[in-house]
Amino acid sequence: MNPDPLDFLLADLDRLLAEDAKGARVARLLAEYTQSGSSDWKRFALFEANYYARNLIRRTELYELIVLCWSKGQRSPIHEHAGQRCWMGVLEGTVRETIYRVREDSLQPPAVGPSREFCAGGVAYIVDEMGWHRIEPVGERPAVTLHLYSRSIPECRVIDEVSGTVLSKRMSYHSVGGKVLAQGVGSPQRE
Ligand code: CSS
Ligand code: FE2
Repeated sequence: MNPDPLDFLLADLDRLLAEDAKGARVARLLAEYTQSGSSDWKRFALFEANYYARNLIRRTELYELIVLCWSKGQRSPIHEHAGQRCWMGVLEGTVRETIYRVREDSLQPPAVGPSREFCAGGVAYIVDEMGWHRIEPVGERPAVTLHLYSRSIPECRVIDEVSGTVLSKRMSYHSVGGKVLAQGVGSPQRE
């Protein structure tokens, strides 16, 4: 059987991240994949009813590649990235990224920064020095995004929507390798 475009992407990521490649090369690779029209990501694009779904494609020592599925109203909490690099390529739909300045030593609410929309084929990049952010789908249509973290992010800090305080959240998966995990095992972080 011929390799799928996703297999090529994974092989390139294994190589590039082992070389500690510059972020721009990684972003280009993700852009090429998201703009290729390939649909081999679809078997990982599994939605959840109540929360955006995190679906793991592959996690290695160097990176984690996940497909996130966003239905209308399913937005991420305001969060950081635990010191790791985060690239987000849009596979389907449109998402909005809003940047926040979080003052961890005060009870002040986070200051709202710039906001950008990314449609299919677009690639965003963030590290903690750039701020925290929130991702949400735009309009009525669901969105699907491809996230690359280097290294993986098992836990990160989020702003609790109710109390407004900073909490540490364990990140979990809705599915791994295209298979939905038993409920409670892989349910994604809750706000
Ligand atoms: N960091 C969030 C998605 S927005 S980059 C997560 O992995 O759930
Ligand atoms: Fe994020």
